[in-house]
Amino acid sequence: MNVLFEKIDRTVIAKLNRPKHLNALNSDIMHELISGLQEYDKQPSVGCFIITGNEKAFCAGADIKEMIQKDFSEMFHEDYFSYWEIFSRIKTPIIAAVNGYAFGGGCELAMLCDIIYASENAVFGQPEIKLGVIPGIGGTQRLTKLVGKSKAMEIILTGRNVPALEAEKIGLVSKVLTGPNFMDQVLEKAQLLTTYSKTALKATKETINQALESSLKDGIVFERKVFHSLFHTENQVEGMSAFLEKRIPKFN
Ligand code: DAK
Repeated sequence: MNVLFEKIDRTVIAKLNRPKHLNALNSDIMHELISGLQEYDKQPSVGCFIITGNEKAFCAGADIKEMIQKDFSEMFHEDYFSYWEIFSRIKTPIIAAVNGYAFGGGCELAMLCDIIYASENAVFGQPEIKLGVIPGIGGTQRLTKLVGKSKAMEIILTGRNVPALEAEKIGLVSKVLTGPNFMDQVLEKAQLLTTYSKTALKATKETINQALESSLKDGIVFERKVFHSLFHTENQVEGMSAFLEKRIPKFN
């Protein structure tokens, strides 16, 4: 199996499992990852995903051995991008837990997630320029939106490594988690999310993502509609009642 799924309480951990190839993304690993996430996304008992790799590599990018065999026609006709469109339709929040290398498609996979936690030894980069190509899973677009044009240009045009602390400073990484037991720390953060209303979590994810797609005015209209719609949910009544009754809410 190229991806190992483990459910701990309401969190599902998807561990990329091609260690000899530094978790490079070939068709099999992408298919297993995305179909697994899709299945779990439908389950009411799942409140958060963590995608991770191992201590050496989160993911060293698309599998160059697989890619080199393809010509323009195959690249054009095979619907490679469809995997990532499905990924971006997953409604449950996804945390990337990045240890080691996150290069090329691996950095782009992390950026497709909703929160990126990195260990101190994580290293990010878009080295495609060294292969004679450019990022192909949204790297030129998402990195630019996260860190701005100047930084994105410098990182992608040079193909250099971006260490974890710099990645945090420029806004690529949500937070670097220092100290031992990196995965325990990430799990604790994921489990906090799973205590909240699942509807509110999904609505938050959808609304923040909308900010990347629309004008401020349209985004605020969208936010207001979503906010109003949450007054149809039991969890809104529960959350507000629990506050007034000075108790911990029990969300479904
Ligand atoms: N693909 C295939 N194999 C890889 C790999 C990769 N990306 N990265 C590493 N490996 C393999 C190595 O070939 C080696 O295999 P053996 O020689 O042992 O058989 C093994 O993993 C261990 O790697 P190293 O020996 O190189 O390990 P080191 O510690 O010395 O170096 C490294 C680690 C991460 C610095 C180095 O492996 C490296 O630079 N790797 C390549 C990183 C890279 O260039 N990534 C970007 C790939 S391009 C698209 C979809 C996807 C994409 C684009 C378009 N469409 C849908 C259109 C994405 C493109 C990319 O990601």
